Amino acid sequence: TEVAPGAVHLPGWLSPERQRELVAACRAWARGPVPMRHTRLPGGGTMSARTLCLGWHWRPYRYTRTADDVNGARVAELPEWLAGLGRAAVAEAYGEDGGGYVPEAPYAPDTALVNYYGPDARMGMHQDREERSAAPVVSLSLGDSCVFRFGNPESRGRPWTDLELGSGDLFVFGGPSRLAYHGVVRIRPGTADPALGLADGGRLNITLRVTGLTG
Ligand code: MD3
Ligand code: FE
Repeated sequence: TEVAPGAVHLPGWLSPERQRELVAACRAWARGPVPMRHTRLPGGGTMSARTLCLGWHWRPYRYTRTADDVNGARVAELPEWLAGLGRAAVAEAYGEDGGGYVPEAPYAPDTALVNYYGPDARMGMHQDREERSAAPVVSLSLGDSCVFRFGNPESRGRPWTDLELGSGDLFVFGGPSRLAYHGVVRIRPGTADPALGLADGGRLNITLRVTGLTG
């Protein structure tokens, strides 16, 4: 369903097998070279979700190739199969005709951010504006459900819409929704299927992005 222009939610888009594969892949990526970390914010705070980066390393508020805020290592490559999954996601969300958002070139994400939420983690309302590209952001959810707050591009405040994101859900944010404020209000602990392989429960979210950066 189209939640707002360019914001398309496809519940249960990932098959259970695909979800298990993605959870296993996240566990492997978390073993290095750059581990998941609670991102430190310039104001002194620390994010309650933990983040792992592929392709480009995200720090508030820019992308780098080395994890100078963690262990200095060069960030791992974004696997081509994951970029391909992003391509399929955009095609499916917008339809073969592009749904009015016909890109100039095939969707080619160069970065994935993997966020892990324990039972008490959340993410405040923010915009994703470090990317030098208007290409959509693809979001894949795994594990516990959450309440996702989708706002507007003007301010962190209302109007917003609260939506449940469950395991396997695809969300694509492009066009006029690309700069909308958004956040994670709460996790619903214990709602994940134990067969997914998230040993301690929790929620994973993978976002695919085009940074528009080179080097
Ligand atoms: C709307 N992640 O990593 S996913 C983030 O569930 C982030 O981990 C949340 O916000 C999470 O930056 C929300 C949904 C999402 C992701 C990116 C967006 C919504 C977006 C970019 C633009 C507009
Ligand atoms: Fe975001």
